[in-house]
Amino acid sequence: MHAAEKNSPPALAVFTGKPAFLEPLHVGRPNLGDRKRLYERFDQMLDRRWLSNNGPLVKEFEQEIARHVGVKHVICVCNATIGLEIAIRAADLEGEVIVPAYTFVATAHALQWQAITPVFADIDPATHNIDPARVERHITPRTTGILATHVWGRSCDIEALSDIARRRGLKLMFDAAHAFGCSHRGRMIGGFGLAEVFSFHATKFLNSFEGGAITTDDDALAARIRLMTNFGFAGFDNVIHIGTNGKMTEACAAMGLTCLESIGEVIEVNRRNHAAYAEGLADLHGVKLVGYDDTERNNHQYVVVEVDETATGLCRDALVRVLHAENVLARKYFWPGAHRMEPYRSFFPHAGLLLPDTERIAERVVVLPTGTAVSVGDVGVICGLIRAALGDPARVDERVRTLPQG
Ligand code: T4K
Repeated sequence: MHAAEKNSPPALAVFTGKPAFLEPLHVGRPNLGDRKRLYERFDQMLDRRWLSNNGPLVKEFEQEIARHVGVKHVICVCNATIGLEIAIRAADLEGEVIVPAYTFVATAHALQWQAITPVFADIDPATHNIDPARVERHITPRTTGILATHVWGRSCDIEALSDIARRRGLKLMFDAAHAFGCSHRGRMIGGFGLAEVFSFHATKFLNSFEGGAITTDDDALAARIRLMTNFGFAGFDNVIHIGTNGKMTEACAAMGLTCLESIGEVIEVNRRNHAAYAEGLADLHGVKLVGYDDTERNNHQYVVVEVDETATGLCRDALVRVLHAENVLARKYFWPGAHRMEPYRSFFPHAGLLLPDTERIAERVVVLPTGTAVSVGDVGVICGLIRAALGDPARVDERVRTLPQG
């Protein structure tokens, strides 16, 4: 951002009605990769007339993921939610499984969908990840596992969780939806616990339109997962296991392979944008940009900011409304927490009492746009808008209160 812009705050659209951006700036705008390569792959796929059911592009995508992650088995699936459901079932989880409430609701749904009770444990507010000390308190005779999310791609406390799982005889799995391309103590995420599940949804930094992958080093589990992903078929007309249809299509694998070829550039753009946000928001009292550990590999796909209302004088929700008026479609992930969504809020109406840090962080976090559709100039403008809003919080707050609920 130029010094001049810092000195003269922009007039905000909540007052003027004129947004800073003509087109909406999204969180999760897809990164696309090389179109020519994608069309070539589509042509080959159409020439082959092989569109699904473990085709050559899916096999290649699985090999490439295995190479990137350094894991023995990769099973591509149609999305991470189905991937979680399959991995959970293949691992024989039942009864109760401990999960964070500060995660996308799919983590809990993948359990509840198969009549397994998700038991919500609180997070460490410093990392936004499930707090191992609190996990231990929720273990009952019905607990069979822990399903932990590497939130924003920053790894959980894997050692502490593994230790609990070992001592208490629980199965440990990871929702690694955010964490492709990230490492933990120098080892790529994807190789920890019994299994991990990545998402390649359109909004993820590596996308296959829709898609995901289950990764594991366990031969028997991998074999079960592979069967379950394709109705339990072991060959023509030979069903040897309960299964579902979790298969990835060839078109999705074509997109995944193409995007995989450019993840280096995408990560570089994300890193650049994150640094620009860090500069643009520096010294802004009450605004904390969540950082990434530079000694690890990170995909930097989420720009996450915590807004402390007591310091800024403006709550997170008001700031989000200011940004939306500017066509900056910032998101409040993972507000209000999975425990406050259905069916969990009806099942456990008082769960929030045991989740104070989840509730506090969910009230504070705003996720800002990044990725290849967002330029450093855009980041400068967004930071200028945030500074302008927080420069006159009382007036902005009063104004936002008069606006119709959007
Ligand atoms: N576990 C975790 C921890 C997850 O975060 C997720 C997914 C999962 C499991 C499940 O993975 P999948 O089954 O999806 O593979 C979005 C994504 O849909 C979801 O995949 C993601 N997490 C979550 C964090 O974000 P919504 O409900 O916020 O999506 P939506 O439709 O509001 O889109 C987000 C923004 O992206 C919008 O501003 C529009 C923009 N967008 C979206 C799409 C699809 C585009 O610009 N182009 C597009 O093609 O959940």
